[in-house]
Amino acid sequence: MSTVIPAEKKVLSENQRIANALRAGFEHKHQLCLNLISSPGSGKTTLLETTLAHLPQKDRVAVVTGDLQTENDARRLAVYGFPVQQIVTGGVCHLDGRMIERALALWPDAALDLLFIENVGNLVCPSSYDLGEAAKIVLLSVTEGEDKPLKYPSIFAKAALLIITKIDLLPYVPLDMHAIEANARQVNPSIEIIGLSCKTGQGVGTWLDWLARRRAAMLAQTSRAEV
Ligand SMILES: Nc1nc2c(ncn2[C@@H]2O[C@H](COP(=O)(O)OP(=O)(O)O)[C@@H](O)[C@H]2O)c(=O)[nH]1
Ligand SMILES: [Mg+2]
Repeated sequence: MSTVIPAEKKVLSENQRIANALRAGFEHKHQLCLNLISSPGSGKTTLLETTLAHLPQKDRVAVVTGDLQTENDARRLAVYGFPVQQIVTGGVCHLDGRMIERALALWPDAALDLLFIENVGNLVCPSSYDLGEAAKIVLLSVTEGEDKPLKYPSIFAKAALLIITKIDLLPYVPLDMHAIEANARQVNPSIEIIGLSCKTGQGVGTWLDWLARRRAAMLAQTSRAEV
């Protein structure tokens, strides 16, 4: 008697196989890969613009950015002088491992230390697709409401870091920052949380410090594994 495996499960297990290979490749090359996930408009591209503007040109950084349509984000990010690739999914609501594999194949000789993936704007679908990243980062802007970690728990449960964006708007929106933090920690007690504004720069230093710590930890971990 044959066992019927639902199509979605098959797709996810095939994706997991590719993601495991991607992760092994990133670790082997000491590359830190971070997967940024949020609703459309929470500020992923703006955070990447701010980040790239702060990173020295000698840093070996690249960005793969996904959207349903348009190359707008890649155009915005390319001006910072680092390699950028747009993946247009043509309606698919998330990036998957195969898309990342294909994108990286276009940079066969790139010696990278840091790879940012900006996922398709969606708080649900991207959380199911491992891309081999070292960490998922979820962004939530202050205009989205403090209940989102409870309504969309999957991504908050899987993310290492929650970035609460657009905190410059706090004077204008009725939002309880403590409630967002409490809701996120209810879903994921170990999630780290940073509030920031790319408009005023408040909190950006804390984010850059987090990034520097993760880069150092990745190097230490992969060097230890080689000893
Ligand atoms: N006030 C304010 N607006 C922001 C901030 N970050 C992003 N935005 C605005 O939010 C909108 C969506 O940002 P974008 O980075 O394109 O979001 P994405 O769809 O998640 O990539 C744009 O109009 C940005 O200018 C911020 O820190 N403060
Ligand atoms: Mg974007």
